[in-house]
Amino acid sequence: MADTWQSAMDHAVAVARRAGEVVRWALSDDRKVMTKSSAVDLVTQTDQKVEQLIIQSVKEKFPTHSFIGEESVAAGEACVLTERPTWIIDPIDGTTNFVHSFPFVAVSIGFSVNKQVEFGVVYSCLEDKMFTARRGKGAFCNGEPLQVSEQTDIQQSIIATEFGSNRDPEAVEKIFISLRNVLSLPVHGVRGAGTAAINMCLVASGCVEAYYEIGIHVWDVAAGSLIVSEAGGVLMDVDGSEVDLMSRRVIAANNKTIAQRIVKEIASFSPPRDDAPPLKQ
Ligand code: LIP
Repeated sequence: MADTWQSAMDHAVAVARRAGEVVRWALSDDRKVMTKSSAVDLVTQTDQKVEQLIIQSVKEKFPTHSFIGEESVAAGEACVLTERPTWIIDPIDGTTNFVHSFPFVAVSIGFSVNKQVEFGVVYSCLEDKMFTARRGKGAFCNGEPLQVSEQTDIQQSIIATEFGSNRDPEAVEKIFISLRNVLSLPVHGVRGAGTAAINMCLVASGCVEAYYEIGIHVWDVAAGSLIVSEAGGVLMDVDGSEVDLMSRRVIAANNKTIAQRIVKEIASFSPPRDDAPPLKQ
């Protein structure tokens, strides 16, 4: 049976690669840095330019499709996932890294139909690594198959997480409680690439056993979630329930044993959902 969405995935790979060229070029130029939800939630004109490049390119080929883009949502567009074919785009995942030339920056493109991710593309621009996954057909990096780690002992594991951009004292306290709990298991190490998408690709690649974070957005994790599951990994909420990509909470792990062990260490909290109605001004 013809794979309905293969042409869309091929387009996603091509436009992600083009977007990566724009990102690499911009790194050699001055970056105009702006802020969004807080003084440390950064955005640049390159984020906005790359998102428009991707959306315009997709609209030319797939004019009836819908979009959830990080910078479109920041500009006031609704963040609602429907059954319609929907492109879930983070034009620069790792914007803070991009601003500081810290070498982990990704273009992340997820594609959802009937609220289920059908393919995911994460292009790590500075490593020139194209991570891809098509539902039911495996996960790959530059065409080479990916397989998660087989480790089941968390004390023999590396765990990835991020501090995020929320500096609310209560949230920061819980983030550090979770970090101290996980570190003290003990684990071999804690790492963070500074981008959820690349952290998830590291899980899919077997480099780290799991990644968890509270505060991410659907555009950070949509593509990576399928890359992890197609590499043999699992996704769940930080409380052990089924993952909800709009909830801003995620554990992506090599297996349930590791994921559920992390659940026990998390001091959880619930940021406003991505699809929550906007606060009345
Ligand atoms: C980033 C995420 C990361 C999170 C950062 C930021 P962005 O996405 O990938 O996991 O810790 O706060 O949200 O904003 O660079 O696209």
